[in-house]
Amino acid sequence: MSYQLLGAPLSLYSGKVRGYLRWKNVAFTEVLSNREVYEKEIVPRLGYGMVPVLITPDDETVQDTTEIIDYLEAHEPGPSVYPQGPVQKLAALLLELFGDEWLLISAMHYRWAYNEDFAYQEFGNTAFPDLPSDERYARGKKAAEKFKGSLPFLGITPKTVPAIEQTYEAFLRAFDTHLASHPFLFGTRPSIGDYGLLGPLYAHNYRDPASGEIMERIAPLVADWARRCHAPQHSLSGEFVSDDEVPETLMPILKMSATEHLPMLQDCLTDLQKWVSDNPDASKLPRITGFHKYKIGGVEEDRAVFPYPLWMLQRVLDHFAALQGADKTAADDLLKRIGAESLITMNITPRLTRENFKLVFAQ
Ligand SMILES: N[C@@H](CCC(=O)N[C@@H](CS)C(=O)NCC(=O)O)C(=O)O
Repeated sequence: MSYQLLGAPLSLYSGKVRGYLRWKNVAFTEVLSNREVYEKEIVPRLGYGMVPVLITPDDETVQDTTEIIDYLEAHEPGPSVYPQGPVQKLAALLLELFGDEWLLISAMHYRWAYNEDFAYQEFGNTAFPDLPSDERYARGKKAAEKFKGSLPFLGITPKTVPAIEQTYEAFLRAFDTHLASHPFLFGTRPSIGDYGLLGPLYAHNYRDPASGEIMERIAPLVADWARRCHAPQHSLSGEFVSDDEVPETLMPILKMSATEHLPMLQDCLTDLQKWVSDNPDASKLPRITGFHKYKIGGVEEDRAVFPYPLWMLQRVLDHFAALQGADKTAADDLLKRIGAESLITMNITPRLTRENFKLVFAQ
C-alpha cells in the first residue's frame, strides 16, 4: 500500500502537504475527506475531525502538516526541504510559521469576503460528493458555518478588514519582487518555508476564483509560483542558493513576520503563561486559552489566544538554540536585521509537545 493523504482540494493545509508530496516524488493516493471518511477514518484515528491526515504504508496515522512533512523527510529518500545552511533554515522555519498562522488571516478573510458561494459549493462537493449539486450547496453551507464563524476568533472584523487587505497586498508585492530573481524562497529548490506559504496562497488565495483574480492582478509571479509549488508529481530537486545566503529580496517579508506576527506570538506566550498559573493542574491545553488584543497593519482588535503557533515557534527556537560559533553569530545578525532580536532570548516555557494529536505540556 502507498501513502494515503486524506484531504480536500479546498483545504488550506491539504494544499501544503500535497505540494510537498508531489515535489518529494512520494507515491501517494489522495482520498477525499468526505463525510464518510471523517466518520470512519479521521475521527476514529485522531479523536476529532481535522485534515489533512497521512496514513503510512504501515497504517500509522500522522496529523499536522509539519509532522507529516517531518515524517516523510525522515522516512523517504531524496532531497530535503530543510536547507543545510543554518541561517537559511532559520528563515525557512520562520516563513513556514508566517504562512501557516499569519497568512491564514488573509486566507480566511478573502475566502469568506469574496468567494462565499463558491466556498459553500466546495464544502458540499467535499462532504457529500454523491448528492445533486443544489443539495451539495445547501449542505455545504451548513457544514461551512463553523469555518465562517471562526473569523472573529482570528481577529477578522469590519475594523481590521482594510488593514488585512493592505498588509496582504504589501506581502504579495514583496513576494512578487522576490520571485522575479528566484523561482522559490531560497533558490531553485522549494523549502519548508515555501510549503508554509503555499497553504494560504494556494487552496484559498489562488484557487478561490475571486482571490485568484486578485493574486493574478497584483502578483502574477506569486500565482505562477503557487502553480509550480503545487504542480503534478515530478522529481525536480533544484538547489538552495550557496553560502547559506538569505536573498536580500526576502528581507521585506521577514521584516513583516517580525513586525506583524512576532508581537502577537509574544503576547500569546504571555497569555499562555498566565493561563498556566491560573490552571496549575492542567496537563493538556485547550485549543483557545482566552482572548487578547492583536494588531494588524497598526489596527488593534480582539482575537482568540491559540497556543498551537507557539509549538511551531518552539521549533524555530530549538533550531536557533542548537547553533554555535559563527553560525550563531550569523543567525543573531539575521534576527537583528529583520527586527526579530527578541527571539534571541525567547524561551517557550512551559515547553509544548504534541501527543496523540493534541498539544500538551512536555514532561
Ligand atoms: N496546524 C494544523 C491545521 C490543520 C487545519 O486547521 N485543517 C483544517 C482544514 S484546512 C481543518 O480541518 N480544520 C478543522 C477544525 O479546525 O476544526 C496542520 O498543520 O495540520
